[in-house]
Amino acid sequence: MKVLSIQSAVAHGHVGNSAAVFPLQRIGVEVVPVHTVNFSNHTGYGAWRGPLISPADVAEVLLGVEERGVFPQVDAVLSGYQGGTGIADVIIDAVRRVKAANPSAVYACDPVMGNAKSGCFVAPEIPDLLRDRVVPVADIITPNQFELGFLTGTEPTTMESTLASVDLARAMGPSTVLVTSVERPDRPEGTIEMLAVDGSGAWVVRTPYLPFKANGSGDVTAALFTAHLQESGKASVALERTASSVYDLIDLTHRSGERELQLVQAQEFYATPRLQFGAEQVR
Ligand code: PXL
Repeated sequence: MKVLSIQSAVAHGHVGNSAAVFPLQRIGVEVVPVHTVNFSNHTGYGAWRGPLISPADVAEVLLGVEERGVFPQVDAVLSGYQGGTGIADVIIDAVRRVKAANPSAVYACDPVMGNAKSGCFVAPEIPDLLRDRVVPVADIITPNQFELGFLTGTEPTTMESTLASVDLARAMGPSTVLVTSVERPDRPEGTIEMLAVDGSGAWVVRTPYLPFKANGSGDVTAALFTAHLQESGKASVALERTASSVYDLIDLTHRSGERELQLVQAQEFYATPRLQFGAEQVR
């Protein structure tokens, strides 16, 4: 399997491609990383150095990859956090050309906007752009509950209302939706859920809530879910594997006391997910 991953790169720590590439490689996926920024570190530190790559330069790198004959082999295009408004068109165009070269390729978009706690942390034009132009051409999206609400103009809270919002999101284009954090009011205390929905059903995994948020965990989640879905063809299988790996990665990181994801130390959790959380079909 080959994934074309158009995301940020950071020197220190793990977000964007610097979070997605190694877990994908560790499960046997060939990755073609195309970087949209080359920062010293993620923006969560409040200070960073290094360039944004201009949309024209990102397009140049993609053109060179296309000219090497790579696009027919690409099984999935993956995108995440968008630092500026110019990258979306470049991604959309790359998706169109990859799909022309390989009609069975999919586009997985992580519509990064923010979360319920922090609110929106991307440039103010990005959420509209994602909703109106990017999500409609995606096959897989991986919003959290907050992003799902924005995309669909709803306020999902319960499992029922979250499923209704997912149906609206699927009507926009994507056939598969992974809601990475469902925090329904009636959940068992100290838990959080992930919900995967496709044309054949809806599945939930419930995990203990870890009181810790490392930048980049969403990027690992989107990457692993996309690869496992392409490999297995089953949303339930992709959900169980992804939830297992990401839970153990965050748990190990939390225990380490480090600020950055312990991406390398956690590698066995991607290679051989423990599958400690079973998926329950909810529809
Ligand atoms: O995890 C998404 C992400 C991507 N790119 C950059 C970031 C972050 C999150 O902090 O700072 C540059």
